[in-house]
Amino acid sequence: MTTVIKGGTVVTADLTYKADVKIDGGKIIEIGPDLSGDEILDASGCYVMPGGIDPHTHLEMPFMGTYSADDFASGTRAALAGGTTMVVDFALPSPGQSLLDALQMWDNKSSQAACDYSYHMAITWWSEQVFDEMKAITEKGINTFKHFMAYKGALMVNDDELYASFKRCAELGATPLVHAENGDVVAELTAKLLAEGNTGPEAHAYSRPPQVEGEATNRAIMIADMAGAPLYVVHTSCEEAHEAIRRAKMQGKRVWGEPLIQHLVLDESEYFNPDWDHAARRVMSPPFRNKQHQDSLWAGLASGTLSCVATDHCAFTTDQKRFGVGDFSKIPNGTGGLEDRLPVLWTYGVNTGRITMNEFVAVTSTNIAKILNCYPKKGAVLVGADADLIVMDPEKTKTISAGTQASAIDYNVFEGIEVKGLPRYVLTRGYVAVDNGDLKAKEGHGEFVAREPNATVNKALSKWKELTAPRPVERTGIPATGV
Ligand code: DUC
Ligand code: ZN
Ligand code: ZN
Ligand code: ZN
Repeated sequence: MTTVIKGGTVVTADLTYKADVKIDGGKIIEIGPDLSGDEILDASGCYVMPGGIDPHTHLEMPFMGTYSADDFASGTRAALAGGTTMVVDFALPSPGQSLLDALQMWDNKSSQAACDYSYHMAITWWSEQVFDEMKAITEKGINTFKHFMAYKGALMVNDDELYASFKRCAELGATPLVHAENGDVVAELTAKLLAEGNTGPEAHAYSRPPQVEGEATNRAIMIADMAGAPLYVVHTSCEEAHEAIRRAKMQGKRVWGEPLIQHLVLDESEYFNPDWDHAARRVMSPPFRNKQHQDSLWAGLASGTLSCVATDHCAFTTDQKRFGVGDFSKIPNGTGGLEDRLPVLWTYGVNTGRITMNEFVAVTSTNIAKILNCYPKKGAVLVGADADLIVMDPEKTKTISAGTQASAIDYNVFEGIEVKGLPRYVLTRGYVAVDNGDLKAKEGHGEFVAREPNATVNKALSKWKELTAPRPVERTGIPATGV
């Protein structure tokens, strides 16, 4: 059976043009005028775009004494409802655990997924076993490894471990990712704030100022450079981190930054809301920043110094957030956004003129597929690509509300925001998961997307190696030593 998306305007990362899109067997088979097929989806007045890819989610993740509340079933339903057709989740070994065991755990959970998915593998400890298993992980189609520079005593890895793992990534053609915050300083500031009686959620923001992110981002960039690896910096939230990424790019380094939709739109004033639950529900790391940082992130998306918009979807219920009453450091860190990323970015980015429609497609889909090495299977409207598509109606509006969301939690950090620009249809490998606005996500439809190592990406780094390669000097007249 063939399906034709008819009468729409195709919008890709580089082109905007009128065409129909024909689908068979889950793939795009033809793009052009006046196509016919067995099933017709009316796209008049709409934009036909590659489905969103969220490169950063935490579904059913064990974290801070609990599990994030959205699993692969509810998380991918939420994704599809908002036009996201692929998620990349973090497989997280506990320190000491085999990477392959952690991968098996994630494979068990992801069988519920309604859209396609892939994984990043986290490096939470270091040993010869980890070194060896990294190769086995790349052979299973995972070419990205995540490192936490914060969460001291739990997930954090130190600089020697970062350097060793980045070197291993370089050898394997894999890309390291970093959560860049200086975990030692965060731990010091947290202890000081608590000792002084600052126990509320607003202290979470004080414990993680932009400097801890800027410092760690710089450090990770330099370590990646010495290791000969590219670097993907997750949840870039502030000018200090953006500046480090800009500088690296100007030096010809392959470094990418990923702002979150939450940081682009929500600011630190949320933590000063007198309602404890309101503030705690917004506790995540890095925390929300002020308007100047937001302007910096928007400028980065427009100029291309920042590459992707993600969510870090890591949703906790209000009851879970209340673990931290009396001690902000026990509030599970994380916010949701899977369903809202695209409509909110369209509303605040495209409708305001901050970014173009083509830039929107680039930062929500195409750039991500290219960096993570699954383009053009994903992230493209091209013959042969997977039919992961959104038919986006730019006139459709709604008010975001927890009452109507697919996520399993009881609130939404974007509650009350009016969005304009919503999916009429969402297709996941040809299956119509949003049908004229109705969500028909099919649990278990999602497939794993294998991503090959990237043979070329590691090679164009700085001249550090050349400049610092040891050059033995032949010396004469060596003075006698000793007494
Ligand atoms: N930050 C969060 O807020 N949650 C999950 C992990 C992280 O780094
Ligand atoms: Zn068919
Ligand atoms: Zn993180
Ligand atoms: Zn994260």
